[in-house]
Amino acid sequence: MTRYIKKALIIGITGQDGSYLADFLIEKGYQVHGIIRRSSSFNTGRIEHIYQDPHEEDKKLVLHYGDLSDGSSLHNIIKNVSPDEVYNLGAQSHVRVSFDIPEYTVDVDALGTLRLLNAVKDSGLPIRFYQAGSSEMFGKVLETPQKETTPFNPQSPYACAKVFSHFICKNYRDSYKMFIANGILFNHESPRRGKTFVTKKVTEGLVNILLGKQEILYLGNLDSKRDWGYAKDYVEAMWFMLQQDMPDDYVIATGETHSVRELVEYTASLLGYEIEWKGNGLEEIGFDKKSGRELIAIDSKYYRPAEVDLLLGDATKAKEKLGWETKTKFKDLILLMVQEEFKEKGLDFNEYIK
Ligand code: NAP
Ligand code: G4F
Repeated sequence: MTRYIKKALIIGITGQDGSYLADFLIEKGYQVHGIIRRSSSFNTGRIEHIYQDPHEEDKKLVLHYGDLSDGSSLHNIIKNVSPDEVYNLGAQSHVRVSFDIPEYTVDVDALGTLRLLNAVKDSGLPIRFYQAGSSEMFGKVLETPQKETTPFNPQSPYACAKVFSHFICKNYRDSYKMFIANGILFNHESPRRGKTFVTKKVTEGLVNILLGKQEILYLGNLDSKRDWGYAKDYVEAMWFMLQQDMPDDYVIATGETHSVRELVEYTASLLGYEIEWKGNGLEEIGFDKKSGRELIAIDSKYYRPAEVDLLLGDATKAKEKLGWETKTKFKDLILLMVQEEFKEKGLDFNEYIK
């Protein structure tokens, strides 16, 4: 029998963060339980490397079917697993899509949190709870850089739902003396990032263009700015939050901000292109100065009804209280993602780019 140090339950284990957190906790000696959704196609690609045959006994990774929209499944899983720590990373996490499916987004991202909190509360167990809050909650920012005391000003159904979750977590912490930590995480990316988020779309798209697999890359707003960090660094911060004596809320960020335009220019430069821009608004294009080839065009469908123009985080509190700070800055992150694009295609970046 393996002796696990603790049991953790991850909602959203099949996502970018959930998969890195599972790796991290297993490495620490946890038994990790994860909630997965019923899907008509496989949704476990990101955890394939740690997946174990369900017939094996005493597994380090145990998966359960459940859904944040189904309170009874959450109650049953919490009761059956009795976890020491619960990480709520489950969400409809795409901001643009939240404008298309607002009710569903709010049901999962706001009410889903409440359902999960009730399941934890009703279990009566001394569970430590992590809530995946977002820098999107700062929205049209009222202060720069943004820190724990900066007021929220959400600009999307997604962000409104996350604000609800943030405050209901605080309310349950105060009302029922539960150990609940709110992370306020700025954008974090990785090779495991969903393909419709801008860093993955740009790194994958430009590598595909270089390899002749794609003609052009369509994007939306090039001028919004984000504080982009590395997901693998950020899941460690989640764990640190649950190891403190007292529960609290923490901003997790790199302290650097870059525009989507800079993201495109830097990624392109790694691939030997030099981007120049021509035109305005929907007519703007990005082309390679040396060859004249058009690489980037704008498609209005990627614009949002309301945009968050600038995010820049101040993670001083996390550094002082958790001893956490980012290890990976923007340029290292983008290089790492580009290198991985080549690796996934069986190619070596350094060889190819020589
Ligand atoms: P992600 O890759 O989109 O993963 C989301 C996870 O939630 C997936 O496992 C997904 O399952 C699951 N999920 C979706 N709907 C669900 C439902 N109804 N019930 C149960 N699970 C459901 O997101 P991520 O980037 O890892 O982010 C993790 C969490 O952090 C999310 O809550 C996100 O909103 C928040 N966050 C992310 C960032 C960031 O920059 N990445 C920043 C701040 C906050 P399927 O695989 O089946 O779709
Ligand atoms: O990569 P994005 O879709 O990320 P966004 O909207 O900032 O949200 C991500 O980070 C949040 C934390 O702040 C999380 F809470 C959330 O779950 C998610 O992980 O877009 C980044 C920026 C936006 O300003 C967007 O308008 O890139 C701009 N953008 C420009 N062209 C594009 C595109 N975004 C996407 N997804 N696709 C484009 O073609």
